[in-house]
Amino acid sequence: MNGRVIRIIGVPIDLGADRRGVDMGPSAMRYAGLNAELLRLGWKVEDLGNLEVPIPETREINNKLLKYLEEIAKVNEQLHLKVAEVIKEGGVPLILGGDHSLGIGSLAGLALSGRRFGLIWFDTHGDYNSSVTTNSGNIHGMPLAVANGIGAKELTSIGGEQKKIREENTVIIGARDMDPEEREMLRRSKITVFTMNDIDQRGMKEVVHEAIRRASLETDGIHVSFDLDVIDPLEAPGVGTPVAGGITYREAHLAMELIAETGLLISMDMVEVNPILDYKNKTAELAVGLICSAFGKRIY
Ligand code: NNH
Ligand code: MN
Ligand code: MN
Ligand code: MN
Repeated sequence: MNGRVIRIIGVPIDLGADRRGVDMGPSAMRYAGLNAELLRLGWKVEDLGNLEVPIPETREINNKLLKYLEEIAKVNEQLHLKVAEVIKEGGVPLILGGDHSLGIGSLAGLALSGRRFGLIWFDTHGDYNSSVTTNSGNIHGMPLAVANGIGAKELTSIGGEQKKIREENTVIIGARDMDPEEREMLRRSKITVFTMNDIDQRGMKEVVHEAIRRASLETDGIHVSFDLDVIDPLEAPGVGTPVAGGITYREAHLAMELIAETGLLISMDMVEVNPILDYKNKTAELAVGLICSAFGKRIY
């Protein structure tokens, strides 16, 4: 179909979240048939395996407002180099989580590659906290802020001191749970936030079209970071932080199909699958289906 290569990078990290288990996400998605499905779509696929990530039992929390900061910084330091390398070689990085703290490394890697990219962030949450605004100290609630230059130096300096995203080209879709100060910070930015209310009122099609328009203004590609907790927990039970009132199975697929149609997708994160909380790998299977839709699978 297109001869390009998808390079899979597994990041079995759960240090960024309070609940254990998303470290098994990469295995669950591979077990659900990811690699074979992508091959079937005509992609070349090369699985680079998993990054080495410590488990929390071997570490201590030194800072309650930035839990496992040193470890998370180290993992993202590795990840950003891999992502940049894959892009420079003309490949498409597909990053499997793990918790969303890995967004720090994938965005830093994209920036390091020199590509001008827009970002569509599917999430229930804003992921725009810092140690100043967080209620949890969990770094998976911070990656978007870090990419925008806000937060601990150990994280914002990965891949260089500059901001890794352009606010005008950054869109969140599916938001329905934000911390009060996080919301204020986002309001003061030029990041576009489409909440569940926007999706209800305007429909997923229109919201995604507008997101694509914004993400592609003067950029040469779009990165999608997909947190599975954006989907309604009835359909995606295997996530660490389920919040009722999410997008449906079909809305999620439609969004990925519309993005695939643009031909602009240059890389993707699929994060926060928690097999411990899942029901017979249902959420991992959904994740694989969404990845396939994003990479060009058509119904007919
Ligand atoms: N906003 C909360 C926090 O910072 C929750 C973040 N949890 C997520 N983000 N799953 O995607 O702790
Ligand atoms: Mn997230
Ligand atoms: Mn999350
Ligand atoms: Mn989330």
